[in-house]
Amino acid sequence: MTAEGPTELKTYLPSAAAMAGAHVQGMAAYDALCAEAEADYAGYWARHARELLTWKTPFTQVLDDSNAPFFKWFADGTLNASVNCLDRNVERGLGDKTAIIFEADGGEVTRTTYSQLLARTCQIANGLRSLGVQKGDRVIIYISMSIDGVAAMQACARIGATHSVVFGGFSAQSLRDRIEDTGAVAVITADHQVRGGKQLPLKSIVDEALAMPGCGSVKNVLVVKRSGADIAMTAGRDQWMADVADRQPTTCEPEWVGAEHPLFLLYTSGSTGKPKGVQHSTGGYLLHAALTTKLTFDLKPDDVFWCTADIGWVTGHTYITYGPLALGGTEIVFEGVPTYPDAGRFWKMIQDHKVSIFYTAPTAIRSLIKAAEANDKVHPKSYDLSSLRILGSVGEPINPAAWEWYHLHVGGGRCPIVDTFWQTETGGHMITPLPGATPLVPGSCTLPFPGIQAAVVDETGKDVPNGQGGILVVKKPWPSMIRTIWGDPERFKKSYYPDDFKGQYYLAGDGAIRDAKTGYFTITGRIDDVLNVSGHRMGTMEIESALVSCTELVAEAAVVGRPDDTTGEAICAFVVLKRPRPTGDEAKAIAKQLRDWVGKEIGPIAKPKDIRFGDNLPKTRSGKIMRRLLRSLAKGEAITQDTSTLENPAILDQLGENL
Ligand code: 6R9
Repeated sequence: MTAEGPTELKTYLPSAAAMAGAHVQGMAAYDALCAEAEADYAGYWARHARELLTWKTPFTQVLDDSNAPFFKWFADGTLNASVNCLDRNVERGLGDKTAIIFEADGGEVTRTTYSQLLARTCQIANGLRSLGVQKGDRVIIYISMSIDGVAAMQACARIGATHSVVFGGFSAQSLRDRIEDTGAVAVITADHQVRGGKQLPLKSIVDEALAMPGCGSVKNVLVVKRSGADIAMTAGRDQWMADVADRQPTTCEPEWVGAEHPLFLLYTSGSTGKPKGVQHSTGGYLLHAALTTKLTFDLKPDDVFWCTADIGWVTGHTYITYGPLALGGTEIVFEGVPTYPDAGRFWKMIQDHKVSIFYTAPTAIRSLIKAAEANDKVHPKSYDLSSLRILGSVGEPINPAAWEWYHLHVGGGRCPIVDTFWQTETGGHMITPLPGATPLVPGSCTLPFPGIQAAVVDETGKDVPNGQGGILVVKKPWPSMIRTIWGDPERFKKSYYPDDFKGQYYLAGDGAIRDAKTGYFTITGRIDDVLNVSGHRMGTMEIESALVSCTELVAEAAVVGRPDDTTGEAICAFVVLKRPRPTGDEAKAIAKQLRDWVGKEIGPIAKPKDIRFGDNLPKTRSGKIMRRLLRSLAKGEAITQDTSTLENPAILDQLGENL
């Protein structure tokens, strides 16, 4: 890669090496794909769907927009996602190829071939069927990174059950909410998870959740043995995965499902209320998972692909469980954390496994930069990273300084970085460079994936000129888009196809600006009350309701985000207690108590970093909390905004005080 132009807009052109043999070589090839989609939108997606997926019954319809915005894709086609990811690869001679290189927290490595992964998936699928789990049933998966975790997802897909993976860091309460909302019939979990040398409970949290009201739908709990430590098992409900699956046949007749059959539900935070169950389809979703893995990561047969996300997030679904396997790739599944046993873990694993494509989050990069700058031993330069050819970034904007460091020190200055913008709702990449084509500009996710009609508009839906910021929308439906919010189609419409744009455009919830000259997109952040903390989406309202549910202590709470060097954004809570405002050590003790409370209500990722106590919150005379003032206070900025509508201006000084 070579740098050109003034430093503020440095452009990195794809090197000859990055272009050589790339699936999309050069901008002319990118433009040709876009032109193909422009000329015949349905035909473009249909071509890819025929080339990349194996259909039991070929589709004759492509896009059905007769009930917009509830779009359907390939609706009369039938297929099975696990057949596409596993059987198909075995049938084309890849049975002995390594599908997954699993590295445990402590460093033990297990390799699983496509034949083995298929066999294990079939055993779990047969096990689920033996318990009566059927097509259309929902199954909750609450497990850490493991081969059985991936196989369990594939097994659900095989029998047409809809999986809903809950990240292992969520609390019993959050798990309960998801169990109730999905009406799941079974939960797949493990005794414990092991991360950073620590053993953390999973099964006991499932027990706690199932003891709460609303979980009556769950008939079976399957427990994978990880720690082997003693755990409680409820007779008639709980069984070891080994007892249910290990003696099952290693073949399993797949359930052929329509392309629109819900493959999974994944809960994510919105700006209001409780998390939404984003519903994804089978055909359209799998198509985009495979197509983006192929073009954005330029995945080839000899690559070793590593996406560091957890299968509890959408990135782990699309770029661990489905995309790389649908293409017959070899991938890493990592149980642990980037800082254990030391902050060189990622670099050591890249070296050991000769990883060629590495996909991680800016927050991880930023924390590893800090560690590397403090200690040469965990600096990427102390490892042989010459196997790398492509780097990726996801989850939040990557700041140019972190981009440059990643490019130079991890990628040796030769690997393109694909900064992939997308969302749980979009199923796969939306705006992203293609590594053998797109000139890169640090901090910009560059251009839409071919076929994706991303645009920046104003509040009325009119295009804004390049160089002016606006609202990010997608003008045409695409195959892997969210189908609905589980059980709440009205909320789906209101959240994503609001009347402001006459219900025509998909509203991403982010702001964006296109460069005046190049048209490149830069994401400017959420335009709703959603925070992005270490790449995890958190609704401010969710955290506020968790705080006020501590009824003993809390009278009122308002949560805002503030910029943070490592985590991107940090959660800052302003709290009014039911007792006099505490100061000093007492304030610290209560803040800790509230943090723990939020950890229990939602999960550790939702714990506010800052908690400030006030006698009141800044409110307008009509009683509305003035959040923009709280945002300034959280940042430590002087208040320059107009405060004339404020009922109680003196409160600003009090809330501005540091703890
Ligand atoms: C895949 C994923 C989605 C939100 C999204 C945006 C932010 C994701 C980004 C990015 C800038 C990128 N986001 N990728 N912002 N550049 N490359 O992260 O899904 O957890 O649903 O989050 O994350 O704000 O709206 P999800």
